[in-house]
Amino acid sequence: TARHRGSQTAIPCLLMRGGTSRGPFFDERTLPRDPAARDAVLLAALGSPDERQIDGIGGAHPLTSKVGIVAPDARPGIDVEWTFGQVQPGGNAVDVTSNCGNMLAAVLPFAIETGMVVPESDRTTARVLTRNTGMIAEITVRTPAGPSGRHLDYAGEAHIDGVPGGAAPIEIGFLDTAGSVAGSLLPTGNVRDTVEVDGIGTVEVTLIDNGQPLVVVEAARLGATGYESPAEIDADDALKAKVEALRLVCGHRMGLGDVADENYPKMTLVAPPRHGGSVSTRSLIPRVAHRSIGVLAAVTAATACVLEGSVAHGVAARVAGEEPTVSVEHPSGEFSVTLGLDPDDPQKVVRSALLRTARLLMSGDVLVPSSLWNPV
Ligand code: NQM
Repeated sequence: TARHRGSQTAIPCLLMRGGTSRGPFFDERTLPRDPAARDAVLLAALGSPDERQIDGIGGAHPLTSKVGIVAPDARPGIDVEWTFGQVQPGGNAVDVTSNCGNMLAAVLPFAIETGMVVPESDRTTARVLTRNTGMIAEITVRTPAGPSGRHLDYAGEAHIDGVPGGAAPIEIGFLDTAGSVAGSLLPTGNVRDTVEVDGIGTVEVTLIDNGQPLVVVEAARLGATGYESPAEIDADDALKAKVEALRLVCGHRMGLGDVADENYPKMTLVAPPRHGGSVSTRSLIPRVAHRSIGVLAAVTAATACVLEGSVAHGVAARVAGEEPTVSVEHPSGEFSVTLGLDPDDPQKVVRSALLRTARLLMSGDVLVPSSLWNPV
């Protein structure tokens, strides 16, 4: 539990890498129950709203300005549940609207580290509920027996692009991810829409949500190649202005209202593959370039690739079969997503599977001023 330490409050915390993201994870019981008080504590822990997050442990980028709040009391049929919080470094809010499949990879490791889940064999599988959108994932980690009982193995040969070296594989399977935030897979009912954007004109887009609401647009239509580095995108104010103008129009089209202050929809610029994969992507999340691609963004982009008539389908290499593996190229490599298609309707994606890794980086307390929270 949280306790006083001089003029500050110390809150037990594990700092974890989940996939290509990183952030502090908390046991929900150690945080304030009141949502406003909780958010103030989380913002202070990360150091927001300072862009540099210099007075906190956030990494001054959306990918390293995330939190996981894990709950020990899960409902029947669920082993662990958690809430994902996204903080934009310069922002003053903890957004709990959308999913993060990268941070998700660290949830079962956190639950095992803290004793919420007790491993009973060499592989431990748990059903994890992401409360943000009600998404359920089946996750398997390695838990070999050692001299002092079973432990979670972080070491291994699994490699994911965007993370140096190898680590133990974490297998993630999703069912029913469609419409996580936008309500349905294709919120406009179309695989392709035409939108009018001031200063850009007519733009063809695919508005889709298979776990992450995305606007899929051909990079070339915005004057980009789709092969830029994240730094090049971040430095290109003209491109970013076009992407944001398009995003605001598409937010309305997707039924999401005014998304000016929201973290969704994310933007996916697509181009033909260049490295033997299925499609090239450049992601903005939503105003800063992603170093690779989000997990559910990759699932959603992969889904767009198999939907005939979509903008992604138009530039992607052909993917075939009932369980196609779509290789989504991104700035630091590729992300393979295996899709399960409905045998009666190959335009319907019913499940997805992918590989991540995670690691416990630090274990201790995070400290916030007691003026923000004074636990009794
Ligand atoms: O799409 C970044 C990430 C993500 C989200 C973002 C993610 C997902 O890479 O499931 O993982 O889109 O903001 O961590």
